[in-house]
Amino acid sequence: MNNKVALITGITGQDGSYLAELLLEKGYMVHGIKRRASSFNTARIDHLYMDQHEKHVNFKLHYGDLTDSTNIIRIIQEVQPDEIYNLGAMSHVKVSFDSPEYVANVDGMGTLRILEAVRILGLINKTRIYQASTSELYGGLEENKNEKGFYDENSPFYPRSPYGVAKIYGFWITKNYREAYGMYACNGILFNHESPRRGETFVTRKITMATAAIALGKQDCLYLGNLNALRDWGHAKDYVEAMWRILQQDKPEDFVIATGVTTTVRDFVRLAFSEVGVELAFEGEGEHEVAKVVSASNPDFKLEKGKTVVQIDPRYYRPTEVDLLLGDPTKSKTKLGWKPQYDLAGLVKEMVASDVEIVKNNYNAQWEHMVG
Ligand code: NDP
Ligand code: GDR
Repeated sequence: MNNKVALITGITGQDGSYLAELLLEKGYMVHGIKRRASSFNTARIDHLYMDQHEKHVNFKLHYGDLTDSTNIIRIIQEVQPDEIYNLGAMSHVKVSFDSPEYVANVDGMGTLRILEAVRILGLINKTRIYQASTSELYGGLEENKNEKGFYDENSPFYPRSPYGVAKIYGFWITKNYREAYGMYACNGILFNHESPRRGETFVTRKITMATAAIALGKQDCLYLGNLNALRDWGHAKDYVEAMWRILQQDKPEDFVIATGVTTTVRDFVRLAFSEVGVELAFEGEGEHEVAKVVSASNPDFKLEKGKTVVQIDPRYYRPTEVDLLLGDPTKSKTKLGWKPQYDLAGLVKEMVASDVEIVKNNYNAQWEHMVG
């Protein structure tokens, strides 16, 4: 054990689960905040939790919620963390248009509650804070890219969703508390990162789940929204390593974490289907675009040539869209010594392989009808 204590909000989410694993490996005592839910919501961390009586005695969950200051203050007082990773959020951009006030409360005010709790408890000189900021702050505006065509730490922000607007409050209040009170509080401006643990309603996981289900004959067609959107996709495992590094510097600073490569949703679909030996051709435009099977070379997956496997459903369009995201990781590479281990091909391979196993063993037909 290294005697350091970490507190993770959002520990039951994709990033929280990988970060908990990383910090446990490094010998931290890890505390996590988990929301009370009417059904189990700890699938991503059950392997850590169940180990509690054997290997990882240094792992503890606390019931809590970022909307409840009293709860946040009490947990931080009890835990006395050296590091807080504020990953808890309503993190779905499209859903944020349906619940804008809630997202402001959790993603915006929730960040303030963490910072204030540390200040009220007199932990300013002890506790370092990582804030999960996002490339959604940039909004994808062409004119705001740097001279190389990327978004970096100096690019202006222009959020395009209630989620982005809430997160911009989180970004600035973190920076303000750093400047006003000398707190070690940093923003990681992370571009999209995915994994086999990604929530099923984000586009990459939706695609890899459907690829597996269609290939195995359990789903007919995948319905998507904007296929032209471009995203800089990395692997969540690489990105939690960057979060940790951000809190180990001599001086608190904000960092962009990205791969520096951008890909359309359409090409992500192509890559996913190629993992099950299927070549696709896209035809038609806008709402009428479809993808059909050109060839299927893997005998394990029986798909007829000419079958339509992707269609557009306009309900997945967003009222305002972020067309393009592409991050410049120069500063994080130079100052943090951070370098991603995965490329997009490796990420897609891992996600499709994992979903093929899930669909074979544990398919739930409801997944096809999930909105997101
Ligand atoms: P997830 O949606 O997988 O996880 C979000 C976590 O926040 C879950 O543990 C969720 O709990 C918890 N949560 C939601 N609402 C509350 C609340 N009111 N109080 C306390 N906890 C709450 O997100 P990711 O792991 O993908 O992302 C982690 C963070 O990083 C988020 O803040 C996200 O906005 C941000 N981010 C993510 C990026 C990505 O590409 N993944 C990129 C940039 C930033 P429950 O399990 O109960 O729902
Ligand atoms: P994003 O991720 O909005 O970038 O936010 P998401 O995977 O939801 O969308 C990426 C792009 O794909 C387009 N798209 C679809 N998206 C979804 N969810 N479902 C569809 O059917 C679909 N069809 C096309 C979207 O329009 C969009 O352009 C993620 C979240 O993790 C945020 O919390 C995080 O801050 C940002 O990444 C960086």
